[in-house]
Amino acid sequence: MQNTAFDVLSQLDKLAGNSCHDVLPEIMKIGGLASYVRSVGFIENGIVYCSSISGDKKIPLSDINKELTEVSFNDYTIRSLENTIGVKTRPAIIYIQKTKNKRNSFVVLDSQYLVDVMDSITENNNYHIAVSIGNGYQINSHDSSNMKVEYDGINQIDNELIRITTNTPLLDIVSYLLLNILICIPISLIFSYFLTKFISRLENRKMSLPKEIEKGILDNEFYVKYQPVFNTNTGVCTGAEALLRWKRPDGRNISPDIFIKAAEDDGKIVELTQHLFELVKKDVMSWTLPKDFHLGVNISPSHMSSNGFVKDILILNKFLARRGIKTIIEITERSTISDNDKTKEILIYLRKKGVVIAIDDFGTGYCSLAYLENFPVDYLKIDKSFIDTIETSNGGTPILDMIISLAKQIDLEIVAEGVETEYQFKYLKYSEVHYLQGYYFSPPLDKIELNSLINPECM
Ligand code: G
Ligand code: G
Ligand code: MN
Repeated sequence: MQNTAFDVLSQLDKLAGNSCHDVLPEIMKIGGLASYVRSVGFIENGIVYCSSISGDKKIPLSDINKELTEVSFNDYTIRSLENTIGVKTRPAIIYIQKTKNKRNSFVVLDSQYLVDVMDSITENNNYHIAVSIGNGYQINSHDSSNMKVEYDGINQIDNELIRITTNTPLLDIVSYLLLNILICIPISLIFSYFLTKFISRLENRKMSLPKEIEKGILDNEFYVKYQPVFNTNTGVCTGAEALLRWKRPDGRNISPDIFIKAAEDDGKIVELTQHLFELVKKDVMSWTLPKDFHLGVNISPSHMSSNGFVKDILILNKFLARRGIKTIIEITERSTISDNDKTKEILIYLRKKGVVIAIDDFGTGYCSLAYLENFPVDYLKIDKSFIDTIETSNGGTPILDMIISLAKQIDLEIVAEGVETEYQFKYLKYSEVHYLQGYYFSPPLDKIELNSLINPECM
């Protein structure tokens, strides 16, 4: 119905601006041929001056229907009417649209189409629908007395209010309720049962992650990637950080952020780190490395405070030292705080044995540099978040500058982590940060790629 109206209005728009005499035959054709159309025409200041019914005779719009008393209209107006001058017994709907010459065109549609649609909806049910458009007359489906307002909507096109009213007999409500109680409720109970099952299976999967880690170790699903660390001035790769990776048999890679945390939470981290050490030892056997190559391993706080920690590190260190490699343990700021004296003692001992100590992700924890001054530490790895500020702060990186300057004062070597751009590289070089790690130079590499990087002739 709406389509018919808009179709007619757009045909009328093309005729707007011509004299009524010239366009009248065309208007009468449109009014006569389109389905459900009672009349079409043009209005100016509340006067119909041209229409398919009254020709070029000027009649007030309110003659068509007494409710139509306005003189001016919005771009679009739609209103339901009780009747029109020509058909007194049936309601109608009038569409009024502004034309390009600032007057209005109109089309009056018979309500029969709408009534038919409403009747077909309500045919097999005992309820009734009524629609009122633009606060106009309420057009009813078959017998619809004692209506109650159910729904008010706004028509998207003309912003007019559309009010749809329904009336449902008590008997229908009872059968509706019975339908709910007998069918819908049991269905939702069954659905909830399966949902609960599904969630508990997910929970079980979560529960079994430590078990899967254990199985992954046995089935050799873990492997190691090595991210090179470069000397800022010479561009030479002087070391690498070992990063554990987990590839499941189905091909999925589990992020270390997930499995390291799970291993830490479930007491599996010591076992997993020992496994890492074994994998590293195997990889190292296939490399030809320059003297004094530094290899970093990440250590979790709980591993550090465990009994076997010193022994684990000494075994790795001995193995690597025999091949001319320096072992770096990357510990977090958190580990240096807990049980301070014991930690300090352990680190002093390991250092004596040639192990190099690095503080990882510096700046994200709770440590101050003043605190580290009394700690046996060799390297400070500045967290990527500070390196990111080089790009974003338009020149001012006061915290990073302060960390760099204080670290130098207490003789700590600095490694910048997560260097991604040339600009960051230049800034760090200018600030005399001696070691750099990040995607700008290299992502983590597999053992063959790392060997090729260090020995280009092997490529
Ligand atoms: O490896 P990225 O590539 O995604 O590592 C994510 C995080 O997991 C980093 O914080 C990294 O330090 C940590 N990580 C990676 N491998 C190990 C590991 O072998 N042991 C510990 N404790 N952390 C690791
Ligand atoms: O926390 P730790 O420093 O151990 O973690 C190293 C992590 O940083 C690894 O996940 C590694 O893949 C990631 N990494 C290394 N270089 C870059 C880099 O340039 N950009 C980003 N976004 N991550 C990096
Ligand atoms: Mn690290």
